[in-house]
Amino acid sequence: MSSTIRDYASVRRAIASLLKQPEYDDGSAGPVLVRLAWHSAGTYDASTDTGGSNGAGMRYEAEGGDPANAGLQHARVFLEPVKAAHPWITYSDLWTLAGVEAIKQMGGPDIAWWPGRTDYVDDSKLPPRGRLPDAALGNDHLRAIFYRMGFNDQEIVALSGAHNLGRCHADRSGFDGAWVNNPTRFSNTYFKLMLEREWREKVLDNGVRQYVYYDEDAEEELMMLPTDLALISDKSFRPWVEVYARDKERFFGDFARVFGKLMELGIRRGEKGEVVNTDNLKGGYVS
Ligand code: HIF
Repeated sequence: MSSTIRDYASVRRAIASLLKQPEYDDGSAGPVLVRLAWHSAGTYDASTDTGGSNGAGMRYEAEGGDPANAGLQHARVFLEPVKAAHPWITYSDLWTLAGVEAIKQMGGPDIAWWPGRTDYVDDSKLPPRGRLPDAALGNDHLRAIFYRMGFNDQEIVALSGAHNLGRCHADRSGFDGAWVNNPTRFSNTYFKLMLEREWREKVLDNGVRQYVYYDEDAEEELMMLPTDLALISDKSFRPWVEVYARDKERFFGDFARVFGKLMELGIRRGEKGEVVNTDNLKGGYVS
């Protein structure tokens, strides 16, 4: 039966074909799918081995209703037809694969991805809210959040290049605008602009503080979050911003590795690549 053949290439094609969304944002579902993938994984806490993409907990109010996840329902709705056409795939696999495939389709690197996550959720083990980063804060916060997941300073900077994609929405995060002119094309422009432009602080009507630069050629105001600019005021982060601004290939390679690592947080695999901790619990196994 075709429904039992796990044809991930078919899922990838279905994801690729839904990316074009003329009525939505910059005409693409890609960036919000990348954000969905990252937020599904970014709850991971290495010390307790909880959180991560296994379980797809964002389907439920406790996690999905976290204000940090505002707007990601759009991403989940975009993916529903793919799930309907491939009912055998778990949401946790679908969301992570969608992020990886969207990056590729937007001109980014190939990111290694493996299936096997389950949608098993143990309510008592859901990650508490507050595990995702707060963009209004600075370096100490960034380190606290990403060290908790097991990333180092270089990896934090490499990951941050994903803000080359998409935009902030005042009705979701309170921040407003895109980081680059062409936010549906993956590149290292974010790092270049961060170093080369003069960013000035702007307080939006809603009281939210961000950094802006008016691009005369594009006649558009671009933005940076406080956490973005924190990368160039830090002596350990900044050298990596400089490397990635001048060396796109290096950025693509490092980004692919580190985004792949993000998608695997909390997943333990056996010899054949099968997931052995299917219940999101420490060392647990549910068949
Ligand atoms: Fe984002 N991020 N992110 N982010 N993010 C937003 C949007 C996107 C942070 C805050 C925000 C990462 C890290 C961090 C994407 C991908 C990644 C928004 C705007 C905020 C506030 C949301 C909205 O209003 O719709 C912070 C504080 C982070 C810690 C550094 C990752 C590395 C950059 C891990 C990552 O991959 C993407 C893509 C978007 C665009 C979403 C869209 O709807 O267009």
